[in-house]
Amino acid sequence: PEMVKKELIAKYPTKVARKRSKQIMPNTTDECGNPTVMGANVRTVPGIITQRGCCYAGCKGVIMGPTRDIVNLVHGPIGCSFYAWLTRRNQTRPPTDQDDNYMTYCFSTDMQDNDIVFGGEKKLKAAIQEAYDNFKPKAISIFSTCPVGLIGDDVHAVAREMKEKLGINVFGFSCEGYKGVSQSAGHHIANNGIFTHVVGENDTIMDADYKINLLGEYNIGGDAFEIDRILGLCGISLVSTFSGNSSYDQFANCHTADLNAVMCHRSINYVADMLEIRYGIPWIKINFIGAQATAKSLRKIAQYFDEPELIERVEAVIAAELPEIERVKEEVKQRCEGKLAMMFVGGSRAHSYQGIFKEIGMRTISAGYEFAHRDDYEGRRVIDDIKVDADSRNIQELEITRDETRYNPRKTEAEMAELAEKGVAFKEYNGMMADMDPNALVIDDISQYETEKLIEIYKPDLYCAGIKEKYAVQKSGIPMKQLHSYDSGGPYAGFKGAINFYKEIDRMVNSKVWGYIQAPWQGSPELSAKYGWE
Ligand code: CFM
Ligand code: HCA
Repeated sequence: PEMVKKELIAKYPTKVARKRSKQIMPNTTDECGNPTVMGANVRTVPGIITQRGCCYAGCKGVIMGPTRDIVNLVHGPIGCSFYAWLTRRNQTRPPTDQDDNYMTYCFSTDMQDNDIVFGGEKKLKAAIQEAYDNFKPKAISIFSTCPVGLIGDDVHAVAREMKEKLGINVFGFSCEGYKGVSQSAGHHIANNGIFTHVVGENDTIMDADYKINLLGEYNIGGDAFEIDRILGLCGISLVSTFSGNSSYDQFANCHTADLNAVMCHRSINYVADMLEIRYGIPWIKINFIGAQATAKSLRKIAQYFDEPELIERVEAVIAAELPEIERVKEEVKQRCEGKLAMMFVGGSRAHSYQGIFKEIGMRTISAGYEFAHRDDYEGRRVIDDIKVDADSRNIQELEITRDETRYNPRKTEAEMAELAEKGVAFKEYNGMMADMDPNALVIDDISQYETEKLIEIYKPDLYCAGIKEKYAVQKSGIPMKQLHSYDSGGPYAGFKGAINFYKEIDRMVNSKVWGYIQAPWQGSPELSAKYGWE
């Protein structure tokens, strides 16, 4: 891997090579067994083709996108809204046809020259009024695009005024696209906004025995539906999901749950911390990708509640689901064993999918995130060591204190200690590197050039990433699976999802079709580009 690393950066100018070399690391450990320090959450080198998105994408698309009954109003030129309109396959299922679902709409103030020059606040107020008159929603949220920050429109003042006037919850996000180094900054802004303006607004207590929140599950391709199905069979009730298939009231009510289960660590771990500090709800890391991870996560939840009845029921559900999974897995494994996968995805899935590949005998030879932080690579123990710099400083952090009336530790200290003794790890995540083979190559914020080089060198059997990489990878003769949108497939979470995934990967890595393809530049070299310094 050291050789591969050298080759990946060989053609870069010295300064660029020095920067990139901190973000490309063979997976090794120090004398204490801790993984190598990964360069992460730093700004992309200008000129390198990154796969990252922007702050607005993280706030509006990722975190708030999957909530169906808040009118998500974009304050900005129409393109920002149009190109963020239903682009992320987050599904939703309102309880009845009568329930609000605004997800198919595209709300925007459509700023024009005039608004940029003279200010857009008036137009924003009018748009909020219009949305209210037409839909009478429970809440309206406002998303700031780049020009809003540049011209200084105060979306929060507008939100306060309209909240007062309309008597519904109206709140704004300062999620201008240029903030932070990636969409990760937008996750923080969205989550902190929901925590500040919505969480705790509804104190209704659900009548159920085992109440949890699922944090960091966005219902891509219906994943959350499959997880709901399994939790339902186990008798575990969801108070809220952040934010797949979610509604305003779920957020408002989430502080009444007794456990937070964190799926995507990157996008939401700080919300789990805030819910614990303010309300006394403990959190555990779970993963519903892969049959083994799903079973393990269910057992962890059952262990937390520590009721024999629940533990038995969870075991019965696992036992009922496993035979079919084993049957498909064994069949698929015969054809997939030993094949190589690579995955470069977001801030979570490059890790959470490695286990499911292992189940069918496939090895992850190289992986990385687009925008994760060091803790997602190396584990949470490094959080306190992460140095605050110009890049990380602009990620907003809230100061949270106990809610004087509603703080209620769900377990006593002694109970927590006893559970920890039994192996229930609270607030723990060891990151991606701990689960990867020694010397597998870990690459943060991979560039398009490095992607092509990596494929040339390793010739993997499967490459997993997003839409921006998809066609270039396929043209180089390698099957490409999107782990963001799942192409048009899914669900891949939970037990049924695992079966879907095994079959899909089998189909992809054992089809020879990509090997027959000639990329345009192979037939017509005049189409092939040259790098400037060649
Ligand atoms: Fe979390 Fe996500 Fe992801 Fe993410 Fe995303 Fe996504 Fe992703 Mo695309 S919240 S970090 S910002 S798991 S949209 S549902 S697929 S990059 S790996
Ligand atoms: C985003 C959303 C995205 C993009 C996926 C892709 C998603 O980053 O704004 O590049 O294919 O999952 O839809 O991550």
